[in-house]
Amino acid sequence: MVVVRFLCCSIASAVAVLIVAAASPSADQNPVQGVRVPTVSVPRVPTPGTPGSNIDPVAGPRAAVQGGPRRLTAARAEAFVEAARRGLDYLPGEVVMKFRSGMGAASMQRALDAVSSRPDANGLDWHGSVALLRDPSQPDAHQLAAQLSAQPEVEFAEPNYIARISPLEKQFSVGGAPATPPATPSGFGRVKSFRTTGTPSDTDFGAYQWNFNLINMPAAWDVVPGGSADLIVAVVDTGITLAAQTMTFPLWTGSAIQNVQMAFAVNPDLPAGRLVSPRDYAFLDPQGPVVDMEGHGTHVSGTIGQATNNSFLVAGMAYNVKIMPVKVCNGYWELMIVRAQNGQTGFISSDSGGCSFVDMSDGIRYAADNGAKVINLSIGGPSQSTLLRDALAYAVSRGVFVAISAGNDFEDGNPTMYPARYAIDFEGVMSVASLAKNSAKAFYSSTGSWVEIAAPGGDSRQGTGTTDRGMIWQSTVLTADSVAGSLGVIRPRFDRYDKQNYQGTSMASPHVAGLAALIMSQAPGISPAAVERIIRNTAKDIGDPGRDTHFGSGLIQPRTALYGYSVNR
Ligand SMILES: [Ca+2]
Ligand SMILES: [Ca+2]
Ligand SMILES: [Ca+2]
Repeated sequence: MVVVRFLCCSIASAVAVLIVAAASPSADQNPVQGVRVPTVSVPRVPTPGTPGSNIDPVAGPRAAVQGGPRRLTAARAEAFVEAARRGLDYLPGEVVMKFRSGMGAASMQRALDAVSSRPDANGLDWHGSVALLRDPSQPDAHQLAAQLSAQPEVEFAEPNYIARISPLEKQFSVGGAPATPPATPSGFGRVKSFRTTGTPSDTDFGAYQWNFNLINMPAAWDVVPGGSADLIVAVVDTGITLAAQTMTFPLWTGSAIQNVQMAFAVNPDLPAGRLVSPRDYAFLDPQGPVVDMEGHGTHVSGTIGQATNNSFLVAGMAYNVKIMPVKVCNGYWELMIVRAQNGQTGFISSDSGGCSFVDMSDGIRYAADNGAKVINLSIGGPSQSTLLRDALAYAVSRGVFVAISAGNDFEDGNPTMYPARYAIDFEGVMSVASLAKNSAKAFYSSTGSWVEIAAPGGDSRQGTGTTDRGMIWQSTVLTADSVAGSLGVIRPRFDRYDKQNYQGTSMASPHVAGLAALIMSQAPGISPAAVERIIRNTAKDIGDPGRDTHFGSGLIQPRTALYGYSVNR
């Protein structure tokens, strides 16, 4: 089965881990070894109408929804579910195509007539210069793409690929109440002039964030303390919640579709004032609130820019910069909501969901057009995509540096991963491999000639036995608050945060994005190509001598990269 992996983990992964812990491992589940998975009590849905219930019975399955999903259509949701069920790396019936320049409507229609359903050119869904064709009569998108590619009017056509949220790399944190921020944070608010003199004040920095000590961030912060508040880093991912509100969505709760109130809150260790220009390409209205119902995007954003020196939880690398939440990925809950909205009952596979390449392309271009100077893509899969390659070229042409996770598929056939593979084609785009706490390659980290650089990403099999478990800890929504699927019907909530431990190249990539943000803060106007050269030329060679397929040029050295640039400019 072709499995599109990349991100790191998911609600789904939490369930997968739980299932593995509770039963014998199945052939295609990969239990994380060396880490005891604690039992998690799953909150049950209260009986409708009982005191304190957040569920109201509804008259019919098509209940009105407050702020209901508009981006994620019922057809798209079903395509995601079907793709997960059949192990497809694309959305059935969806093809993205680009016509050659100068093609008028008649030429476009002539090309479309090559498809047996003879779709109407007026029905194409345009995304900039490319068009999305939905053809329910031909679910095999490879077949559709091949037919269209053969037409002289068509520059390229390819399935609307998906990168699926991968199980494997999320662990539950130890239970307990979520942390609450101190009433009077120390240090925060004067970070612009704050000089690190060793360990930041964040209470869990010392015990949990081995990754920042491995790359000597305290010394790097002495050179560039947290970067510039003018600099924007886009996190193109599952989103980051900006809404501090309760939203009502329909949901199948095991016996009926009910309106369920779901609480959202902003990450207390990455306040809303640090989040700019949010955009949702995957779930709600583009202009509507962005929410992270998965946790991945929030975790990634923490490594880049967690509030730091605020005597609270954990730290991040470029803790002054702004973060742009661009949601291009849906998980289990988004799909369940849209299915319920469409009157569909029952549960879906807990690993349903992912990020369509069309949404990713839109998100990358949006970030580049709206002021981001760095984009982090902790996303990938084994499917070649001209669409995504073009989006990367566009970002670099706009002066944007892009960090991409190399992939977590080393033990799954180690396929070439995309868009990471395209990083070697661009100075200014870097593919990032993952290191364990002991500086060895993380067991999952994909390898290849296209791997360019390495950063800490966590590894539960190496560096266990201590508090940090060898994992990467950042503040994100509590995983146990939204465990998906058949283990129990729950009312998910997304308003409680604490440090959570993940592992994956998804966690390594934001270390490089964070470093790029610090370099670009230090040298406004520097080109993405120059940023790549600095990061590459200051890396510490590890593994086989010289550049190698495991680590590329080696482990990032933020202090050297920043200090060296200061001297030379
Ligand atoms: Ca903090
Ligand atoms: Ca490159
Ligand atoms: Ca080497």
